[in-house]
Amino acid sequence: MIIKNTSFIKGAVYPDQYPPGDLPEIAFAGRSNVGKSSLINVLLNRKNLVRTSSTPGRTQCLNFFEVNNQMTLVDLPGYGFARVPAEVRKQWGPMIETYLSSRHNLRGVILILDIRRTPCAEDKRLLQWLENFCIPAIPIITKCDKVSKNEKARHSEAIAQALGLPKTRFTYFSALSKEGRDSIWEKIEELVSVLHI
Ligand SMILES: Nc1nc2c(ncn2[C@@H]2O[C@H](COP(=O)(O)OP(=O)(O)O)[C@@H](O)[C@H]2O)c(=O)[nH]1
Ligand SMILES: [Mg+2]
Repeated sequence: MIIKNTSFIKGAVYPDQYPPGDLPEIAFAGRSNVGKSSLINVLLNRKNLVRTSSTPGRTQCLNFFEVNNQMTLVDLPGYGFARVPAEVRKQWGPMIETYLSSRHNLRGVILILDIRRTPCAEDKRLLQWLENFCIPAIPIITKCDKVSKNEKARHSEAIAQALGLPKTRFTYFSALSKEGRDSIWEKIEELVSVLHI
Protein backbone atom coordinates (compact mmCIF):
# COMPACT_ATOMS: atom_id res chain seq x y z
CA MET A 1 0.00 0.00 0.00
CA ILE A 2 1.47 3.34 -1.03
CA ILE A 3 0.28 6.16 1.18
CA LYS A 4 -0.10 9.30 -0.90
CA ASN A 5 -2.09 11.38 1.53
CA THR A 6 -3.84 11.07 4.84
CA SER A 7 -5.92 13.53 6.76
CA PHE A 8 -7.97 13.73 9.92
CA ILE A 9 -11.60 14.32 8.96
CA LYS A 10 -13.38 14.73 12.29
CA GLY A 11 -14.36 13.27 15.61
CA ALA A 12 -17.96 12.12 16.11
CA VAL A 13 -20.18 10.56 18.73
CA TYR A 14 -23.63 10.32 17.06
CA PRO A 15 -24.46 9.06 13.54
CA ASP A 16 -25.57 12.52 12.36
CA GLN A 17 -22.02 13.69 13.12
CA TYR A 18 -20.29 10.94 11.09
CA PRO A 19 -18.73 12.11 7.82
CA PRO A 20 -20.50 10.97 4.60
CA GLY A 21 -20.05 7.23 4.16
CA ASP A 22 -19.07 7.33 0.51
CA LEU A 23 -15.75 5.51 0.82
CA PRO A 24 -15.13 1.99 2.14
CA GLU A 25 -14.31 2.14 5.83
CA ILE A 26 -12.20 0.10 8.25
CA ALA A 27 -12.45 0.62 12.03
CA PHE A 28 -9.85 -0.08 14.73
CA ALA A 29 -10.87 -1.28 18.18
CA GLY A 30 -9.16 -2.46 21.34
CA ARG A 31 -8.77 -1.83 25.02
CA SER A 32 -7.22 1.42 26.19
CA ASN A 33 -3.44 1.52 25.86
CA VAL A 34 -3.32 -1.61 23.69
CA GLY A 35 -1.41 0.29 21.01
CA LYS A 36 -4.23 1.21 18.63
CA SER A 37 -3.02 4.72 17.82
CA SER A 38 0.55 3.44 17.38
CA LEU A 39 -0.67 0.78 14.93
CA ILE A 40 -2.63 3.31 12.87
CA ASN A 41 0.36 5.67 12.76
CA VAL A 42 2.65 2.86 11.53
CA LEU A 43 0.12 1.88 8.87
CA LEU A 44 -0.03 5.48 7.67
CA ASN A 45 3.74 6.13 7.98
CA ARG A 46 3.01 8.97 10.35
CA LYS A 47 4.65 9.71 13.66
CA ASN A 48 1.70 11.36 15.24
CA LEU A 49 -1.35 11.73 13.02
CA VAL A 50 -3.23 9.73 15.60
CA ARG A 51 -2.37 10.86 19.08
CA THR A 52 -0.56 8.18 21.07
CA SER A 53 -0.45 8.56 24.78
CA SER A 54 0.30 6.72 27.95
CA THR A 55 -2.85 8.22 29.52
CA PRO A 56 -5.41 5.53 28.77
CA GLY A 57 -9.07 6.25 28.16
CA ARG A 58 -8.72 9.67 26.64
CA THR A 59 -10.19 9.05 23.20
CA GLN A 60 -13.92 9.06 23.83
CA CYS A 61 -15.26 9.63 20.34
CA LEU A 62 -14.93 8.02 16.94
CA ASN A 63 -12.07 9.64 15.01
CA PHE A 64 -12.31 9.48 11.22
CA PHE A 65 -9.28 9.65 8.87
CA GLU A 66 -9.14 9.58 5.09
CA VAL A 67 -6.41 7.73 3.17
CA ASN A 68 -5.56 8.44 -0.50
CA ASN A 69 -9.16 9.62 -1.10
CA GLN A 70 -9.74 5.90 -1.30
CA MET A 71 -10.89 4.73 2.13
CA THR A 72 -11.63 5.97 5.62
CA LEU A 73 -10.15 4.59 8.82
CA VAL A 74 -11.85 5.02 12.19
CA ASP A 75 -10.13 5.03 15.56
CA LEU A 76 -12.82 3.76 17.94
CA PRO A 77 -12.72 4.70 21.63
CA GLY A 78 -10.68 2.32 23.77
CA TYR A 79 -12.32 0.30 26.52
CA GLY A 80 -11.65 -1.70 29.64
CA PHE A 81 -9.62 0.77 31.65
CA ALA A 82 -10.63 0.75 35.29
CA ARG A 83 -9.69 4.36 36.03
CA VAL A 84 -12.10 5.71 33.41
CA PRO A 85 -15.18 7.16 35.17
CA ALA A 86 -18.25 4.91 35.15
CA GLU A 87 -20.22 7.58 33.25
CA VAL A 88 -17.72 7.51 30.38
CA ARG A 89 -17.54 3.72 30.42
CA LYS A 90 -21.33 3.45 30.11
CA GLN A 91 -21.25 5.42 26.85
CA TRP A 92 -18.86 3.03 25.17
CA GLY A 93 -21.31 0.18 24.47
CA PRO A 94 -24.09 2.26 22.85
CA MET A 95 -21.58 4.39 20.90
CA ILE A 96 -19.85 1.34 19.39
CA GLU A 97 -22.98 -0.73 18.85
CA THR A 98 -24.74 2.17 17.12
CA TYR A 99 -21.76 2.71 14.86
CA LEU A 100 -21.40 -1.00 13.97
CA SER A 101 -25.10 -1.45 13.28
CA SER A 102 -25.60 1.71 11.22
CA ARG A 103 -22.43 2.34 9.21
CA HIS A 104 -23.21 0.93 5.77
CA ASN A 105 -19.76 1.52 4.27
CA LEU A 106 -18.00 -0.36 7.11
CA ARG A 107 -16.06 -3.27 5.56
CA GLY A 108 -14.29 -4.68 8.59
CA VAL A 109 -13.01 -4.09 12.12
CA ILE A 110 -9.44 -4.58 13.22
CA LEU A 111 -9.44 -5.86 16.80
CA ILE A 112 -6.12 -5.17 18.48
CA LEU A 113 -4.97 -7.42 21.31
CA ASP A 114 -1.91 -7.25 23.56
CA ILE A 115 0.30 -10.35 23.29
CA ARG A 116 0.82 -10.21 27.08
CA ARG A 117 -2.81 -10.03 28.16
CA THR A 118 -5.82 -12.29 28.32
CA PRO A 119 -8.69 -10.79 26.27
CA CYS A 120 -11.22 -8.87 28.39
CA ALA A 121 -15.03 -9.03 28.40
CA GLU A 122 -15.30 -6.10 25.97
CA ASP A 123 -12.97 -7.80 23.47
CA LYS A 124 -15.34 -10.76 23.47
CA ARG A 125 -18.44 -8.56 23.34
CA LEU A 126 -17.04 -6.75 20.33
CA LEU A 127 -16.32 -10.02 18.49
CA GLN A 128 -19.86 -11.15 19.24
CA TRP A 129 -21.33 -7.92 17.82
CA LEU A 130 -19.21 -8.26 14.69
CA GLU A 131 -20.48 -11.78 14.20
CA ASN A 132 -24.10 -10.69 14.79
CA PHE A 133 -23.80 -7.80 12.33
CA CYS A 134 -21.86 -9.96 9.80
CA ILE A 135 -18.88 -7.58 9.85
CA PRO A 136 -15.49 -9.19 9.17
CA ALA A 137 -13.14 -9.12 12.20
CA ILE A 138 -9.38 -8.93 11.78
CA PRO A 139 -7.61 -9.84 15.04
CA ILE A 140 -4.14 -8.33 15.37
CA ILE A 141 -1.78 -9.26 18.20
CA THR A 142 0.45 -6.31 19.03
CA LYS A 143 3.47 -5.46 21.21
CA CYS A 144 5.13 -8.68 20.03
CA ASP A 145 8.55 -7.08 20.66
CA LYS A 146 7.80 -7.35 24.39
CA VAL A 147 7.85 -11.15 24.56
CA SER A 148 10.23 -13.98 23.73
CA LYS A 149 9.48 -16.43 20.93
CA ASN A 150 8.31 -19.02 23.47
CA GLU A 151 6.06 -16.58 25.28
CA LYS A 152 4.64 -15.42 21.98
CA ALA A 153 3.58 -18.98 21.08
CA ARG A 154 2.19 -19.67 24.56
CA HIS A 155 0.32 -16.38 24.90
CA SER A 156 -1.20 -16.49 21.44
CA GLU A 157 -2.51 -19.98 22.23
CA ALA A 158 -4.18 -18.61 25.39
CA ILE A 159 -5.65 -15.65 23.48
CA ALA A 160 -6.98 -17.94 20.76
CA GLN A 161 -8.61 -20.15 23.40
CA ALA A 162 -10.16 -17.21 25.23
CA LEU A 163 -11.64 -15.81 22.01
CA GLY A 164 -12.61 -19.14 20.48
CA LEU A 165 -10.65 -18.30 17.31
CA PRO A 166 -8.01 -20.38 15.54
CA LYS A 167 -4.47 -18.97 15.85
CA THR A 168 -4.24 -18.92 12.06
CA ARG A 169 -6.58 -15.90 12.11
CA PHE A 170 -4.00 -13.78 13.95
CA THR A 171 -1.61 -11.28 12.43
CA TYR A 172 1.37 -10.43 14.65
CA PHE A 173 2.52 -6.84 14.90
CA SER A 174 4.98 -4.55 16.64
CA ALA A 175 4.91 -0.78 16.37
CA LEU A 176 8.65 -0.80 17.18
CA SER A 177 9.87 -3.25 14.52
CA LYS A 178 6.86 -2.66 12.22
CA GLU A 179 6.60 -6.45 11.88
CA GLY A 180 3.20 -7.29 10.37
CA ARG A 181 2.54 -3.92 8.71
CA ASP A 182 2.41 -5.31 5.18
CA SER A 183 0.16 -8.24 6.14
CA ILE A 184 -2.28 -5.90 7.85
CA TRP A 185 -2.43 -3.70 4.74
CA GLU A 186 -3.05 -6.78 2.58
CA LYS A 187 -6.03 -7.69 4.75
CA ILE A 188 -7.37 -4.13 4.69
CA GLU A 189 -6.99 -3.84 0.92
CA GLU A 190 -8.77 -7.14 0.42
CA LEU A 191 -11.77 -5.91 2.45
CA VAL A 192 -11.78 -2.48 0.85
CA SER A 193 -11.68 -3.84 -2.70
CA VAL A 194 -14.58 -6.26 -2.21
CA LEU A 195 -17.49 -5.18 -4.36
CA HIS A 196 -20.69 -4.51 -2.46
CA ILE A 197 -23.96 -4.69 -4.33
N1 LIG B 1 7.00 -1.94 22.94
C1 LIG B 1 5.88 -1.54 22.31
N2 LIG B 1 5.17 -0.51 22.81
C2 LIG B 1 4.03 -0.13 22.15
C3 LIG B 1 3.62 -0.80 20.97
N3 LIG B 1 2.47 -0.21 20.55
C4 LIG B 1 2.20 0.78 21.44
N4 LIG B 1 3.13 0.83 22.41
C5 LIG B 1 3.16 1.76 23.56
O1 LIG B 1 1.97 1.56 24.34
C6 LIG B 1 1.46 2.79 24.83
C7 LIG B 1 0.02 3.00 24.37
O2 LIG B 1 0.00 3.12 22.96
P1 LIG B 1 -1.18 3.87 22.16
O3 LIG B 1 -0.89 3.66 20.71
O4 LIG B 1 -1.36 5.27 22.64
O5 LIG B 1 -2.43 2.99 22.64
P2 LIG B 1 -4.00 3.24 22.45
O6 LIG B 1 -4.50 3.77 23.76
O7 LIG B 1 -4.53 1.86 22.19
O8 LIG B 1 -4.20 4.16 21.29
C8 LIG B 1 2.40 3.89 24.33
O9 LIG B 1 3.33 4.16 25.34
C9 LIG B 1 3.09 3.23 23.13
O10 LIG B 1 4.36 3.74 22.86
C10 LIG B 1 4.42 -1.90 20.46
O11 LIG B 1 4.13 -2.55 19.45
N5 LIG B 1 5.55 -2.21 21.18
MG1 LIG C 1 -5.30 5.93 21.13
